[in-house]
Amino acid sequence: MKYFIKITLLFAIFSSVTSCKTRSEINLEQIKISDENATDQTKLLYHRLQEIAQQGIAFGHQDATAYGANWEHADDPAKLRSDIKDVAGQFPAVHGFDIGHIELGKAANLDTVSFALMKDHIQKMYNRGAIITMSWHMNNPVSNGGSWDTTPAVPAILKGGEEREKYELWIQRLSEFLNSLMDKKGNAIPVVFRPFHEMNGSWFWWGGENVSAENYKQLWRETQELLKRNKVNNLLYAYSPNTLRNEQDFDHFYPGDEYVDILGVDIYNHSGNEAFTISVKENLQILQKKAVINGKPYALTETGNNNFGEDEHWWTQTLYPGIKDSGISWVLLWRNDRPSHYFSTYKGEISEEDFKEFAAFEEILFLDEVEEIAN
Ligand code: BMA
Repeated sequence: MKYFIKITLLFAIFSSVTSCKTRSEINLEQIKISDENATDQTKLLYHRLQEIAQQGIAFGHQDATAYGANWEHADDPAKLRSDIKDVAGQFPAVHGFDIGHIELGKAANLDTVSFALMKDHIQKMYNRGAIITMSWHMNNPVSNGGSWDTTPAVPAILKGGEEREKYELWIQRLSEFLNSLMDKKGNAIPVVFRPFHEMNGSWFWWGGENVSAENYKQLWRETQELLKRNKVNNLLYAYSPNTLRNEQDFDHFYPGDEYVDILGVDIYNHSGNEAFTISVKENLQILQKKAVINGKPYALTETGNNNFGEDEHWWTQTLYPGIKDSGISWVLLWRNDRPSHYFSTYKGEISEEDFKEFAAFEEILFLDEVEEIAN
C-alpha cells in the first residue's frame, strides 16, 4: 500500500511538472491573437486563460473592490475590501471594470468609480495574479446621451462619418488610460477588452435594431485599428452577445475570427431559474462549438442572481449546474451596487451560505488559486 502511495505521489509530481509549462517553454510566436503586435504579457494572458479552463472556472466580480452592496472604498481607503472576500474569505480571480465616460475625459466612470481608483485597483489586483476585464458603457456620440440612448450613431463614427473626429478623440482618451496601466515591472497590464457588448439586443445604440450587422462589424474592426494605431498592444478582444436564441444569433454580428480573441455571452435569469440554467448550458455549448475550432478561450462574461433576495440556493442549484463542465475560463458576476441592485452576494444576504458552499467547490477558482496557474 505504502509503495503504491509513493508511486502515485511521484507520478503526480512528475505530471504536474511536465503539464505546467514555464514561461520560457511557451512559444509566444505560436500564439496568434488579433493584435499582431500584442505584448508578451498579453499573449501569456491568452495562454493562461486556456490553462485555467483546463483546471476549473475562475470566479469574477464587477467592481469587486471599488464598492459593495453596503460600502464604498472611500469609507476605508486603506483597506482593499470585497463583498466576495467578506463572505468567502477570498478575492475574486477576475476583476471587471467599466470605462464608460473615459471618452468624455471625466474623472469618474458612469457609476462614479474614479479612474484613478480603478487604475490603482487594477494594478494592485494584477500584481497579485488577477485577470482584468473591461466593458465600455460608452455615451452615444451623436446625441451625447448614455449607452441606452438608441439614436442611430454607428454610421456617424465610421470612417468618413460626421462624428469621426470626435470618435477618434474618444479612442485617444481610452488609449491613454489603457497605456497607463503598468505592472510592477513597468510592463503594460494585459486586459480582456469587451466593447460593444450585448449587441444582439436593442437596448444600446450599437446593437440590435439600431445598427446593421455590416456597420457593427466595421465599427469593431475600425476601433481595433485605431487602438493599434495608438500603440495599445495590451488587449485581448472579447465578443459577448446577450443570451443567444441560436447559433445564428451569435454569427449575425460576429466581426470574424481574426478580430476576436475570446468568446463570451451575458446571461441573466429574467425568465426564472430553470430557464436560466438551461440557457446557460445551451449558450455555453454554442460558444464551445465556435471556440474550439481555433482554441479560443470562452467565458460567461456577465451573469447575476437578479432575484434580489428571493433565492437562497441560486449558486449551487441554479448557476452551478449551468456552468459545470462547460469548459469556460471564467464566470463574471455583475456589480453589487446596493441592496436593490446587486447581482452577487454580500454579508447578510440570503444566498450567503450557499455561496460559501459554491466557493468551496474544487473547480471554482479564486485569486490565490489562479495566481499559480501559468503565471
Ligand atoms: C448596468 C447597470 C447600470 C450600470 C451599468 C454599467 O447593467 O448595472 O446601473 O450603470 O451596468 O456598470
